[in-house]
Amino acid sequence: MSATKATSLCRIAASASVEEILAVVAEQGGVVIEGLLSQDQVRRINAEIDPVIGAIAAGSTHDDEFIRDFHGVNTKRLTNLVTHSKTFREEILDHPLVMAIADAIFLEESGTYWLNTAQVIQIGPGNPAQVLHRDLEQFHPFIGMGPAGPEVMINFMIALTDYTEANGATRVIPGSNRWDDYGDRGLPEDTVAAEMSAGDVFFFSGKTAHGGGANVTEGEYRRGVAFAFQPGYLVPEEAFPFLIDRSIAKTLSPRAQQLVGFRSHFPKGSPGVWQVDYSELGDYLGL
Ligand SMILES: O=C(O)CCC(=O)C(=O)O
Ligand SMILES: [Fe+2]
Repeated sequence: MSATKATSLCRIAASASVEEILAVVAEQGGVVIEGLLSQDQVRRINAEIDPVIGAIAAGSTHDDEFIRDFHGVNTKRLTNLVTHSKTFREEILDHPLVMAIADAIFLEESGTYWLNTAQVIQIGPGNPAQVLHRDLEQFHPFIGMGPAGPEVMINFMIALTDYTEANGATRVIPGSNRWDDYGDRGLPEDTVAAEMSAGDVFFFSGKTAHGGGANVTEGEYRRGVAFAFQPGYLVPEEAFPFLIDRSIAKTLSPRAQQLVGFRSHFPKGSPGVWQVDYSELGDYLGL
């Protein structure tokens, strides 16, 4: 555990260079990128998903208590945002800054990357804080590798409402990406709140301990999107090719198609995965 405790997260403008952003994340584990989305983009995404969110129930139906708590009793989680939001898939999915950051993190180390999830997380009043965790725990062997292991997840937490300490802003332990033992997830009192305005993004490493905050308001909802990427050699959280209709996939850029599993991948050192007859999946699909 780090000796000095940070009391707030660093903030940086969306015009900052990738090098500046990565330098802060290497040190702190994450950074708030201010104003990555315009107010108009936030308004349109919210309008596109309002009816879908309205139609789903809070909580999860898993038998396993740990998974139910992780998902949140009064939290709504909506996957397949690529289908539900035209604005998201056309303007955010392969956003130039997001892609530049992902290129810098994954290309040399892993060769290729794709989307883990683009999932709306709406934390409702009374929902307790989520258990602290590192997103790399989704891929168990990397826990034991600690900070020396590869980057296997990066997450851009997009604020679609303001994030406040009271309404459940993501809690983060700055510097926990550099701890030796990833079996140690830290304590709630070590966390700080990623307070943001709608349109800001909290960009953080899969090595950083964090969790959704408790929503202690009377009637306020905290809505955001967990927008996460991983190397092409790992299986994503969302089964995108079964969720996204091919007619929608055809409208995406080639890079976005690869992000959601409609094109083959060539992880570092591999002759290719996600192929058809050792040929490009995108050709087989007529993209
Ligand atoms: O909703 C949040 O603020 C964080 C959610 C999260 O970390 C997760 O589900 O992995
Ligand atoms: Fe997480």
